[in-house]
Amino acid sequence: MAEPIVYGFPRSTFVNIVRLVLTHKDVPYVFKDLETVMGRAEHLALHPFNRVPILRHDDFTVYETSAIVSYIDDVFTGSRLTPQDLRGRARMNQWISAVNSYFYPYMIYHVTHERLVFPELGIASDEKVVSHALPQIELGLGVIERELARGADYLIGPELTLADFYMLPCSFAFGLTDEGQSMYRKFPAFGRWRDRMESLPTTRRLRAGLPLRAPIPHAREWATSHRPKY
Ligand SMILES: N[C@@H](CCC(=O)N[C@@H](CS)C(=O)NCC(=O)O)C(=O)O
Repeated sequence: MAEPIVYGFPRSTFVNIVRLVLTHKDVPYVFKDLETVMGRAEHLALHPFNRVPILRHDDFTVYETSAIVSYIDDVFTGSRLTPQDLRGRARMNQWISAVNSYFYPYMIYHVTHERLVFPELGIASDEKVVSHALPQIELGLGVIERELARGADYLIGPELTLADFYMLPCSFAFGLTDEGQSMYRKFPAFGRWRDRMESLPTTRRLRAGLPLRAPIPHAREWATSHRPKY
């Protein structure tokens, strides 16, 4: 079988979830950067909703990160990242959905875009978007903090699962903002989880292979297409 192909752009949060999982399972793969064709026919043929990542494995193409990482975990050998017991699996899926619904939108779409992505393109931050997001992020981090304060190393217990790799890229990017750095000081158990996740050989290996952070040219359009209006 051919090596799987991951399509995306290098700074994408969701693309990096997929790359972390492939790296952790030691699956060789090819990365195809779609930056210059985002939103064009070539991209939309792979993802009709105009997003990344997309995975191609031989003649099989799939989009949506949760579908992609479940497929990878099921199809490839290497450390299993899905609990076998049904309640553990439900708890993992609960966190995956929570990242999609309650963490990613506020940490990334709202704060990281306003504080990093837009200013890097010469677009001023919208303070209303940031102010609206911060209490939502604080609420989410409080929920994680209570979970982790019970003593487990990872989000759902003693074992690393897909849920941890789902949370990692959001927590990394938000941690690059001033707001992230000051908020993280209030959540010590979450800080220990972050240190543990950032120190994993998987995380170090992926980061070492990524290009230096550079502006995301196609993100210029997000200031009109995606920006919330308050
Ligand atoms: N529900 C999708 C969300 C993917 C998503 O929002 N990806 C972002 C990058 S992290 C994207 O494609 N943004 C491109 C754009 O909006 O132009 C998934 O789980 O894969």
